[in-house]
Amino acid sequence: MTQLVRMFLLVFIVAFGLMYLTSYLNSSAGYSGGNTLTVYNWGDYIDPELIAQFEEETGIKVIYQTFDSNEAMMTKIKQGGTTFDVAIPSEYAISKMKEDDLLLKLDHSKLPNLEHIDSRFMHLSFDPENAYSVPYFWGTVGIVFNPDLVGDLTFDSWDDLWDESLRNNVFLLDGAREVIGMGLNSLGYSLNDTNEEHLQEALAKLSKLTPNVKAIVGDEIKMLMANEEAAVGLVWSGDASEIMDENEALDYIVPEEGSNLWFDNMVIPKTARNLDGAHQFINFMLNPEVAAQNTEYVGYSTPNKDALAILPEDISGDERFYPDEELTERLEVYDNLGPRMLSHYNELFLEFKMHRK
Ligand code: SPD
Repeated sequence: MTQLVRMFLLVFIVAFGLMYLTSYLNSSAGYSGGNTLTVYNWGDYIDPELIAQFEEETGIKVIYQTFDSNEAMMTKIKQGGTTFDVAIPSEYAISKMKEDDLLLKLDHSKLPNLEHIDSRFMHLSFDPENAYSVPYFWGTVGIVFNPDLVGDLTFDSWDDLWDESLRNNVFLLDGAREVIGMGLNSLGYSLNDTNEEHLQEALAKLSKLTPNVKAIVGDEIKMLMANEEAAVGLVWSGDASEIMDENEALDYIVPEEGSNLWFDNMVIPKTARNLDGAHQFINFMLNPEVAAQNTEYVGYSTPNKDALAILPEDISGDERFYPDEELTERLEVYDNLGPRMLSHYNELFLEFKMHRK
């Protein structure tokens, strides 16, 4: 082989290798090159038109992926292998991700729209300086119900869910913290309780709910409730608001024993490759017009005070979804209970689900 042929072969092998590597990276889930951005969000949690608007304004192509629980999202980010530039976890998950060193610090100089966020939603205990996260949506956990189908039940108390008249007539959202937390709250315990006796008591009480439980479901709970497939659902407040948009007969309440107050914030995971794009996306979502459009589309409660000011009164003035301080003071935020206790909650939830079969 002549020197020239060897050179040619070498160049060919290197070029082919580079081409293969580039196409592998581009096709692997969540690859974010210079002009792409991978966003990892809950299902049904953004107006798709806003993604298109962001792409058009910035020239950045968004690769959008969804998850259905904080636990699934954390596992995927921890595994590595997938590049996510922006993710939207809830408060206790943010605290855990910080502990596990899975988050990058935000550059606030690139987030001027942060000034539109109501100070009530800043500096919360899971991220006191907002060094790693900024608000996206917030809400409560409660009961959506169809007054025409539940007789005299008012759902001021969680115990109403156990009423015999609701046989096979209750949907539960598929969340370990929400369902175990509801069991604990119904007994007067904190939804952050770690006392094993209390947890077993909650599980025993939940198992008595099984005759009433029609199904434990994800985002489809909205369609099922709006279509009156059951009379009652345990839901996140924003889902209730969307259900009630579809079917005005329904109502939403947070029982008096207390419930959960939650916050979903935007973060940049350690896996990020497009840091500048990630900041641009976060700042875009904080823009009041964008946040208002997003709020109208997904139905959840916005922490953006200037978005709230331009939203119609029937949204911004609805105390079921923008509860006053008296109600929010009765509510509890999930603590990061640590990896062992979080797994234990998941195991208890699985046990409850298995008991139903
Ligand atoms: N379909 C969007 C659901 C987002 C709900 N996030 C709530 C988190 C509560 N811990």
